[in-house]
Amino acid sequence: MATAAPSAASRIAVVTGASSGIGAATARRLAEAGYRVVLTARRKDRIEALAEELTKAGHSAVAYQLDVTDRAAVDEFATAFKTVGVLVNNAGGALGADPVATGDPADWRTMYETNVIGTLNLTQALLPRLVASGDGVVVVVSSTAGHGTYEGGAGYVAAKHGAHVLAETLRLEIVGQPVRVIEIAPGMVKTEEFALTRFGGDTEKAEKVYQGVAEPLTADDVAETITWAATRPSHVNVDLLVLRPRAQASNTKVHRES
Ligand code: 8X3
Repeated sequence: MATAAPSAASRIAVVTGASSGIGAATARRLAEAGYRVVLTARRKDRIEALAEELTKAGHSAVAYQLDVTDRAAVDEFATAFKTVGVLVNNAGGALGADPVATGDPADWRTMYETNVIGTLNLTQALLPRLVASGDGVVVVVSSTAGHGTYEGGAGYVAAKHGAHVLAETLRLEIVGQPVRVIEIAPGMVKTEEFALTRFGGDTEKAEKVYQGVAEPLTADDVAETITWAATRPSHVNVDLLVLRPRAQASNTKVHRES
């Protein structure tokens, strides 16, 4: 007989990179689904404001300033919990779009640190608590960049392939334990910061990414998908879900109207 997922009520959901974009939208969705949401990010003011907004709306949310690449801080953070129901590894991002011939090794290192080591840090630190919950869920927000390459993307693509491999390997290694490992791989998502960060604040370059694309995905489209996947009955593991806007057929094939 199918086992229903334990109710979200009083279960803790930790979201990294919750200060904006997909992370903030996911924190909102999980709070609405009844989780006690723990918002983490480096930018304290942003997560505190969102936690306050959610609390005022009758949800349960707290903010905890955290740099996912700081292992000592992550370990300290983990001690605050006996059990955790959901961990959403969302923190990460892209830096630069240079070809392999000229890409900055420092950017490559930073992308590996945030997208892969950050996910590793949180997952390792919280895994015992996810197991202790009796129905833990680890979500890795990778990217379509974790499943295929494109020109100018190698540093980010390499890091997101790393995140994908982490998810796939962890699922193999912990099978039999009460923890699901879900990978969500979004394609073109228009958020306030992703492209802007990638291009060092150059708004013109950032806008070009979405130019003529009728409807890129929104952060909330991804958040809704993450929340749906995490709230399936506990025997149902959504291994990998790729989502793109209709206008994007592949990493390199995008329909632009102008
Ligand atoms: C974002 C998708 O196409 O910019 O993760 O690499 S892409």
